[in-house]
Amino acid sequence: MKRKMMPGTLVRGLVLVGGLTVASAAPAGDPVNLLANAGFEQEAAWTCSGAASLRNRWNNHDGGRYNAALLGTWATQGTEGVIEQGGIPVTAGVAYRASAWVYKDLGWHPMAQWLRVAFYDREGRVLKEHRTEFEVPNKREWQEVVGLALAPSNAVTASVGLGAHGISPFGALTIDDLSFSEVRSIGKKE
Ligand SMILES: [Ca+2]
Repeated sequence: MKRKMMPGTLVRGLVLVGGLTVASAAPAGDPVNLLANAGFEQEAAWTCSGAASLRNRWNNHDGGRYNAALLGTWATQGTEGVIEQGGIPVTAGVAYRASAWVYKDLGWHPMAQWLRVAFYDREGRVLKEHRTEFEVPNKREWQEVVGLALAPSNAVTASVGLGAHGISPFGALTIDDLSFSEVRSIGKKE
């Protein structure tokens, strides 16, 4: 039976470790990552605010040298922070998969943290926002956070962001190797 993709976030509050099965039936070739500078190796494409930082050299998921991070209040950059990339061209009616690899310090305990996808019309007005709040298990390893979102009619561009508020004093959430790509099929195709 074919599973219908509904608008909205299909993966809620989950951290999926080691990949996601919904995109596994995609046709030949990996889906194209629509993000620029997805691993923070250049100074480009991303904005950051508050307790976020874009160019650390702590830890990497992509084999490069740099990562982004959300920092505890030890960094004196406030109690909320966001990294974001906008202006990503999208096609109305197409589903997209956003993902980020995160590495949590044991002292990192924000009140909330989320992966956010928003779609915009030609005038830059927000049409739809998908926010996937997630928890990160206390494991000393990289974990993947995933959100799915359907581009509404009139969508022309999207933004992808990762943020937190109510940030705790200690630790950080290291972020690397994001992706945003079309979901060509979901469910298992026989
Ligand atoms: Ca990197």
